[in-house]
Amino acid sequence: MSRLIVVSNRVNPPGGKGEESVGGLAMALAAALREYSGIWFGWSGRTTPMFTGQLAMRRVEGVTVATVDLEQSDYDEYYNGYANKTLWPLFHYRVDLTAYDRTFDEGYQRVNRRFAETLRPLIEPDDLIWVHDYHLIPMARELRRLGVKNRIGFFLHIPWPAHQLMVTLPSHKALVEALFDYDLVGFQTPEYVTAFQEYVAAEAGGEILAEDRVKAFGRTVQTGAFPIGVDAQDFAEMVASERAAKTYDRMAAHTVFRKLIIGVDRLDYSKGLEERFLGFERFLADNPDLRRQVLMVQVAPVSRESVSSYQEIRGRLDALSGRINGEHADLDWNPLRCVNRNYRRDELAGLYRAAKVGLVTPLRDGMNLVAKEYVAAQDPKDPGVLILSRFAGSANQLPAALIVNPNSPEEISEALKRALTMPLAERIERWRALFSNVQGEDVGAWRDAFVGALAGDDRFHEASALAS
Ligand code: ADQ
Repeated sequence: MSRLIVVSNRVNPPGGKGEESVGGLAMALAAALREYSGIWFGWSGRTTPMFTGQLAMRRVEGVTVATVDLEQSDYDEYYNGYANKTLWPLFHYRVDLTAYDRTFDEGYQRVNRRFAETLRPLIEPDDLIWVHDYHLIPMARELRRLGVKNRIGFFLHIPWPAHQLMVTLPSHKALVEALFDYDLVGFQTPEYVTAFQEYVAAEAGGEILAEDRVKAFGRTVQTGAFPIGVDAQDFAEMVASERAAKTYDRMAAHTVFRKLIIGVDRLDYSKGLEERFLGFERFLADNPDLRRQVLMVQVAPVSRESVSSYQEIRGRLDALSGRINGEHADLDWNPLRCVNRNYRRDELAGLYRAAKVGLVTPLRDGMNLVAKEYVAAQDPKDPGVLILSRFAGSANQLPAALIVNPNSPEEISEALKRALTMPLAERIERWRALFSNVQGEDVGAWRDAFVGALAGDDRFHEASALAS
């Protein structure tokens, strides 16, 4: 069997179960790497005065972890710059927040070149190389320049934007052309595959061939939808853990005679937190008979704090929650609580289980794993209700949720009322449909489908059929 080399901006080797930093994705990649006796390569998360290209190598649970430090200017231009101030907002439809700065583009290309040069000596002829996310689009081109002939795949975790948005990026064509140095380019949903193909047809005179192969720039690349999932089994086991039970009990004690509504998101403008709060405010105003029966808890750890648009959201959310609590609070009750910290995964599992409603309303989201974690953590005999934005990639797989437009406070308010008053039989029926998807299309299925397609085996065709 070939070795697998995973390349991602940050590297998260597995730790103990339930640790904060280890998400479902990290667990899945670690498992894939163990199976293929692989290497996980990326940035160490540290900066150094001058780039040296020196690799730090260590073994973690059977996986070789290889990291490299970056210079401060690399961090500013590549990570904080092109990745988080240009591609992230643009691909999430926020042209108003997108920075078009040539130095960011240059830094992005430079860091991809540096990563490729550092990784090159570790690559053996039969290795499969799997590159992750928008930070590393030019990685294959740089590796090809260094003579790498291996099969290289790319997976985009965030949405692929509509054609008219993509062309606002001055260097859009070069960025897309770089994707044609991969053998396989994977997206979260069929909608993003179509958006990519439409761009290529319109801007590069591309041709869509059989089985989603796309021809342009004199090359052909395989495209496909590979919806990422969670480790549903692991999550279900975590719900039974002591810490999960403790968190559950804590929340249950706190919500006697009340129903808990939960939101869990990184503090990011794409997650639609302000719109969610406005929807909740509308619900409180519209339902005087129900409002004292609920408590909404939003867990929102700060992220990307050095980018100004991220600092601003926190202030706006604080003001909004102050207004909502000021208007509706009573002596013994505040309707809304916002907590800006990380929790361990087992604590999150207990929190999800205690919540009668999972409120997941991003304005744009590649997939959204929180929606799937919420479903995985429910009690099959008395499950809560998932309210999900139509703009999350996961809405494609989870139509049994209450689907809403997050821009409409009225829709959020009505969905909350419906969820809080839904009869048990309907809750069970909806949850069963949701869980069947979350369990069937889990993170292992995602990993196997992508690696199978990259290795050129038949599982790819099954995966595409699943996703369409
Ligand atoms: P994210 O934008 O980070 O991921 P999401 O898919 O929801 O969004 O994953 C967030 C993860 O972080 C979840 O596993 C969640 O449990 C965890 N998390 C969130 N808040 C936490 C907290 N307070 N404490 C601890 N853990 C917390 C990107 C894309 C998504 C895509 C994923 C995977 O933006 O669309 O689903 O990658 O491809």
